[in-house]
Amino acid sequence: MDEFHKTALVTGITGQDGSYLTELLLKKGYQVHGVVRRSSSFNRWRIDHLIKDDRIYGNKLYLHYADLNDDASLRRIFKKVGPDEFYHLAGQSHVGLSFEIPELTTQEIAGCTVKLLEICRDQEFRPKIYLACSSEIFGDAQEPHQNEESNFNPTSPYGASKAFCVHMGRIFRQSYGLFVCNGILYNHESPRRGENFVTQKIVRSAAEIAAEKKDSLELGNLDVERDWGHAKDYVEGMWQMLQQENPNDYVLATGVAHSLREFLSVAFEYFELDYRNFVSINNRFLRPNEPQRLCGDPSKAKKNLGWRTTHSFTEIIHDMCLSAKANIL
Ligand code: NDP
Ligand code: GDR
Repeated sequence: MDEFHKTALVTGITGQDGSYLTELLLKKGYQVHGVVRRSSSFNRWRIDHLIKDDRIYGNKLYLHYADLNDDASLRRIFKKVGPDEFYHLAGQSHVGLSFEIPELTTQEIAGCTVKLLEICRDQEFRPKIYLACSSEIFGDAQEPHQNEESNFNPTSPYGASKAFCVHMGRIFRQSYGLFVCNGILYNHESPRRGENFVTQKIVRSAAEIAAEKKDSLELGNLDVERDWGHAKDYVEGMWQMLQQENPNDYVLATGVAHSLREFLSVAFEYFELDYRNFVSINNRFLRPNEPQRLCGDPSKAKKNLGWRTTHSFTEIIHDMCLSAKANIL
């Protein structure tokens, strides 16, 4: 089918990745259908600009109510939409919180992913499937750079649930012939990052401290290193995976790890502040266990997909700082 007449179904469309992916797909001429859940407060700010545009909403973009736990509604949506491509991004996405709500995390990430794979298996025309997996599957990794062949050694309920998804994605691919791609993505950030993830928390706090609206920032473990990229680059990779002739698993990462202290330093320097004067540790934000360092090897995605990152570490932070500053004024 011609790329310009494809239909995509996206779960998690109101999240960071869902919103950027939707913009990308619309730009490529797709008709995009998103699954949204009911909430007492409206939380669609990331796609509000698309909803308010009459040329887009109701024309190329459609939203459907369902929850990941609502089997009948999900089946109905698949029947109605008949997607060519299915991007499954929804779920409890906070690693720290997964220690407090392990059962819900497992149910939403692991159980609901199998359910959605089953729904896809039952479709007359089976869509190509993207599963949002995570570097957290590697946990206490043995190699300095993890790739698609690295062992799984998750350290959190979140990581274990995502590892289960990778296995199930592979099983559905091998056993039922479904076109399933597991995207093993490392941390990716943007001005649309949720505020309880560390990067957004740091950047917003630095902006508030600079504006004298706040005078300190409490964090958890500062001695970690992560491989941080920009979400815009990563949604491009998701799309590229589904354009290949054959399904496969891909690591998307920058290949470079930075310490959280480096992140703090760059973010606070943007506001001409020294983070050491404002940051303290609060045990509340420490996790029972976590990987000290995670860094990916994106060679396979580079070679097979032609995927590239286009934002440096500093550019990502400055992009977030600029937005945080504008939101404060
Ligand atoms: P977000 O937390 O920003 O978005 C999560 C999305 O899932 C939201 O749209 C949320 O809806 C939706 N959702 C959560 N629970 C349910 C539910 N029960 N029913 C329906 N919808 C639900 O995540 P990101 O955009 O950052 O990440 C997207 C996916 O990629 C997630 O699965 C995450 O675990 C994974 N991932 C993310 C990485 C990153 O660095 N960002 C790295 C690796 C993997 P609502 O708005 O209503 O809350
Ligand atoms: P992560 O992202 O757990 O890697 O999951 P997060 O930004 O939450 O944490 C990154 C690192 O910072 C440390 N940290 C803190 N984290 C938070 N949230 N709040 C704090 O106050 C704080 N202080 C220190 C954490 O301990 C951690 O080491 C993200 C999510 O997007 C997942 O969905 C995704 O799968 C992974 O990235 C790859």
